[in-house]
Parts: sequence; structure tokens; C-alpha cells
Amino acid sequence: MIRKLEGSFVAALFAGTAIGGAIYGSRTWLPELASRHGAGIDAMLHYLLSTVGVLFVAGYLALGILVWKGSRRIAIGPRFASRKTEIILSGALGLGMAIIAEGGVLAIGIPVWSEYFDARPPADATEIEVTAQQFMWNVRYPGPDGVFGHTSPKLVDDTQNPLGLDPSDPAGKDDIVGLNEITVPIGRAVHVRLHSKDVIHSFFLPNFRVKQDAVPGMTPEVVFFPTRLGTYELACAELCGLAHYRMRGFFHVVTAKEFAEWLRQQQSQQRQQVGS
Ligand SMILES: [Cu+2]
Repeated sequence: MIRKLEGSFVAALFAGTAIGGAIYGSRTWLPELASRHGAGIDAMLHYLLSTVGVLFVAGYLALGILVWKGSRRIAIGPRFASRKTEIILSGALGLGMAIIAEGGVLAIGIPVWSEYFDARPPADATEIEVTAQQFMWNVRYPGPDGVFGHTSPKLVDDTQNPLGLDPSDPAGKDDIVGLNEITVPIGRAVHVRLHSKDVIHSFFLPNFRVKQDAVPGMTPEVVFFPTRLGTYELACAELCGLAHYRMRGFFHVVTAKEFAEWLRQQQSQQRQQVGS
């Protein structure tokens, strides 16, 4: 009697974990999607979570049923199945799981990977250079000439010239430099070139499903296509020092008209600064 009660209790515990886990796991937890390639990344995450979720539920329900049935058996034999059956069953289950999990990830993931990493920036992409440093994001646009001015580490001055812009290069005269704020127009791709002045940081735009390390001495690039207007968070996803938590910026997606107006404002501010 006690054994039956214990069996029922443990079986209910397993079944409850399966059902509770399925309800908990089926919540929407991804941040609002705002980029084109992000739909593929979400599809892959959902595929992985749902296949693993089904295996989790099936596994716990099977455990519950076996415990419940086992607690009601009078005689228990030395084995439930022959060694051969056990080997075939384990092998088939393992292979099936590998095909479902890895096969699905490859089938969904390879096109997303090539869309994200092999994408060449289109000619009309918004060009941005982001230089990470403890604990801020330096943002630079090439200005109306479309060319980034030359920079040199020797010219870096943390208060006057944080990016080391070379004043003798005419291409750099119209460059727009900002801090922790990135503004881009909707309807055009964004091409970000990343730098780091000190340690490894990670350029993370959760809503755009964009995450790329900024590594000193390298220029990793990301290309993505914003699909939604609004202001989104830019976070550093690499523990880069004591004030890492403060390394936060904002990414604004605006209309083409608003972007043109913003650019005009930045340029007149720039001229005023140069003039003063
Ligand atoms: Cu950082």
C-alpha cells in the first residue's frame, strides 16, 4: 500500500515537472524583433526549444509512467529487456535525437549563417564605425563625402580626440562623432565596423539579434537590416571590467526624413565646434 502511494507520488512529481516545464518554457521570452535576418535566428531558437521541450516532456512522462507501473509490480525480474534490445533502443534513440536536433539546426541555421555572416553591405548601407572602450561606445559616421577620415593611435587623446582623428586628412573634416547613441534610417542596411581601444567588448543589439565581439587590433564587421522604427538598447555582452554594467547605449531607427534632419543637425553642430 505504502509502496503504491510512494509510486503514485513520485510519478505525479515527474508528470507535474513535465507539464509545468512545458507551460513555463512556452512563454514568449525573446525581445521584440527588429531586423530581417533575426527571424531566421528566432526560427532556429524556437525549433531547438520545441524539440528539446518535446524530448523533456516525453522523458519525464515516461519516467512517471515507469515509476507508477513499477510500484504496482509484485515481482521484478532481473532485466526488462534483453541486452540486444537495450543496445538497439539506446542507439536508435540517440541517433534519432542527434538527427532531429543537429539536422534541424543545420537545415535552418546554414541559410541564416550565410545571410548574416556572408552578407556584403549594399551600396546604400548606412556606414558606421563603432569603437568600444571601457566603458562607452564611440560612434563615427563618414559624413557627406562617405569616407572615414584617417585615424592614428598616436593622436588619441581621451578628452579632446578619443578616436585619434587626423586633423590633416580632409576626408575626416566632415566625420560625425558621437557617444553611446547610434541613429540609422529604416529601409536601408546598416554596416558596422567594430574596433576596440582596450579589451574585448561585445556589440549586442538584442532586438536585432546582432552580437559581435569588438577585438583590439581587428575590425569585425556586421551587416543587418532594421525592420522596425524605435529606440532599442545597445549593450556590451562581454564582461569587460568593473563598470561593464554601465556600458550601455541606444540604437535609434528613424524614418529617412528624420535621419536626413538628424544628419543636418549633426553637421551644423560639427561646424560650430570647428569654428569655435
Ligand atoms: Cu564592454
